[in-house]
Amino acid sequence: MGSTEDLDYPQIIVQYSNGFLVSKVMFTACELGVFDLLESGKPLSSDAIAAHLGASTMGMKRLLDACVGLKLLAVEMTQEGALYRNTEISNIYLTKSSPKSQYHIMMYYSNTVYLCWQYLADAVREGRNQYERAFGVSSRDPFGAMYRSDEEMLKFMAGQNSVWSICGRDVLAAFDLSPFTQIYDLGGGGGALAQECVSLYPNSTVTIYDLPKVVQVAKEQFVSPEERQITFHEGDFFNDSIPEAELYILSKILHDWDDDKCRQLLAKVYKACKPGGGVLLVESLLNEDKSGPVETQLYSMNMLVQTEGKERTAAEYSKLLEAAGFGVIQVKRTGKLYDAVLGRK
Ligand code: ASE
Repeated sequence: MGSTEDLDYPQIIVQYSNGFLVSKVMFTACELGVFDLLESGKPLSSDAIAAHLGASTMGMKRLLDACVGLKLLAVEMTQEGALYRNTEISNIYLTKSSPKSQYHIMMYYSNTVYLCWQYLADAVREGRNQYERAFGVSSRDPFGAMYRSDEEMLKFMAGQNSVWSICGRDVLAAFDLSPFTQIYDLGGGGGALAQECVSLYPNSTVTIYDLPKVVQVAKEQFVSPEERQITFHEGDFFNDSIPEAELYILSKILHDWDDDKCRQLLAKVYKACKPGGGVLLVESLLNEDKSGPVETQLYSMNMLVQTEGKERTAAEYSKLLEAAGFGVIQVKRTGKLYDAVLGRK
């Protein structure tokens, strides 16, 4: 029956073993532009798709059929042969230009994260990230390594931005943030969460605080000067000062760092924060006994291979916030990938 308890045929083991094949088929179809080509809605033959995308007819046919099996494409048989089209979900999430496109995070997974995971066993043995093995760059400074070239930095920023198109609204609506009008998004990167924030809270202004080279790319590629509610501040939040504000958003920041660094950063944020203000942590929360959710457990493995951090439980984040001085800590699980924790000064 393929039940997970059937020990004669271990369906779950087969499925997990094939997991990386599934990912790579989806990533590759995205990378080659299959979903973009079919976005118009006109069904095409595999030969036409191969010709348009400069691929072999034999390789493309096989890729398209695998995508049909994964329900990322649909196929219909006609007199001229098989014609392929996007499914609804691929139109929304796998095309480059859709507002909810996950294309950029997939390219980051496929071309960067994937290479680090080659050394997962080394990461577990050594308890540290694998930039040296994967890319030949020092792993001392994880963001120096992640931003080892402008191209890598741009890929990371675009990738992180795509996540907010599917989770941004939920994490920002988890609490009523309308009393906070002066907001800093520390490590706000490409600015998609800031954009979501000013759209949800029209009276707020959000300052994206990030490294100078990140801010430069954000201004050039992601946030137009017409977006008046969004401003920028160039700095390194560990080494430079943090200006006063009512609310600080730390979205997927603490998960990059060990407890010591988190305490340092939160203490600085507490000092800068106006009385009555707060800090919003946006993170993927582990269950208290760390039994799940499995996505968060896997992300925590990724933090091991890529950063100095880990995913944490709500109680762990609460303790870090309390140690920095924050009180009345509230936790909201969204049921999606990222959750929200609010602390008040
Ligand atoms: C970070 C977030 C990510 C640092 C490195 C990262 C993501 C991928 N690499 O702050 C996004 C979350 N996805 C995973 C697999 O962890």
